[in-house]
Amino acid sequence: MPSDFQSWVAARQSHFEGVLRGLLPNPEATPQRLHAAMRYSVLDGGKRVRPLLAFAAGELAGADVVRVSIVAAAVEMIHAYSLVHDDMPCMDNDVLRRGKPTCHVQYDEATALLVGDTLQALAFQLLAEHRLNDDAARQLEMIKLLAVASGSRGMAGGQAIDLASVGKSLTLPELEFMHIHKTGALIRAAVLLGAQCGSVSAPQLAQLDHFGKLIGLAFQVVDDVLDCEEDTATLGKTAGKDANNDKPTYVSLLGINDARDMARRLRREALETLAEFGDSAQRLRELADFIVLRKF
Ligand code: GRG
Repeated sequence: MPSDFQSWVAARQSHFEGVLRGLLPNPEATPQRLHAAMRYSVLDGGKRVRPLLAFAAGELAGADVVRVSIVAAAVEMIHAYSLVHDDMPCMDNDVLRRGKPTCHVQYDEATALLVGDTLQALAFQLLAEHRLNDDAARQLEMIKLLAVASGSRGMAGGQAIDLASVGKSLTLPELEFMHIHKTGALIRAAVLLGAQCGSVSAPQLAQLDHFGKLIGLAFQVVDDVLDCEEDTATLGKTAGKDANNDKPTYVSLLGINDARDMARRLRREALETLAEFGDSAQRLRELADFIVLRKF
């Protein structure tokens, strides 16, 4: 990672942690246990890839950082809710997330369910109560964008397909369809929401949409590779889980070398979509590299 990019990431991550601390409910307020569990599940963990993408897209679009911070927080809250629910016994049944006990292990299952519910509600409350764009109609479109990306035609739908595919052999297009929804939809939304806090033309937004889709898929292909190659301590979550759970992945379908090649090809295509943005897309390019070259 270039040191300039590293400093940019560190500055955004530290700023964002403060934003989240301020937006999450006070743990002293009733119901204290639920509020503490919400904070436990969101704060002090994760790479913050989606918020970083929102900040980079916002910079490209000349957006106000206060506005981008709100959409980044909303996306991260949806992401954190999905991890809490995904880890529960009724889904992936895992005990480790972001190097800590999962929410239902640290608290209990009912609390984990409520943490997911309330983080999702809070995400939309934030988008509704803060000014994100001077054009109110555009702001409504942004709220709808996150709703669609999170719902049955987005992340939750992808998760349903994932749960139904255990023990089955999917074709490559079927696997791609699942991941474009389960993982890709929220990553794409992060890019588009960050950009829409500023000003971008319709053709530019279409280019960024394309970038978001490609990099969202690349993220998942790399996730599959890391699940096989890295250990639990490095990942901060249980390694080798997909193979153990008999889930189809890019590695099980293509083999590790072709999966790596696929991630590199998706990165190349993603970078091509940014060609016309010049220097303003530098952070997005660096994030594309980070997503493909990361080790955790
Ligand atoms: C429960 C509705 C619902 C959806 C769950 C995202 C998801 C869908 C499940 C998470 C399980 C999983 C391993 C998904 C694949 C890729 C992914 C989203 C990994 C986790 O994201 P990172 O690596 O995590 O950005 P951090 O902790 O860095 O934020």
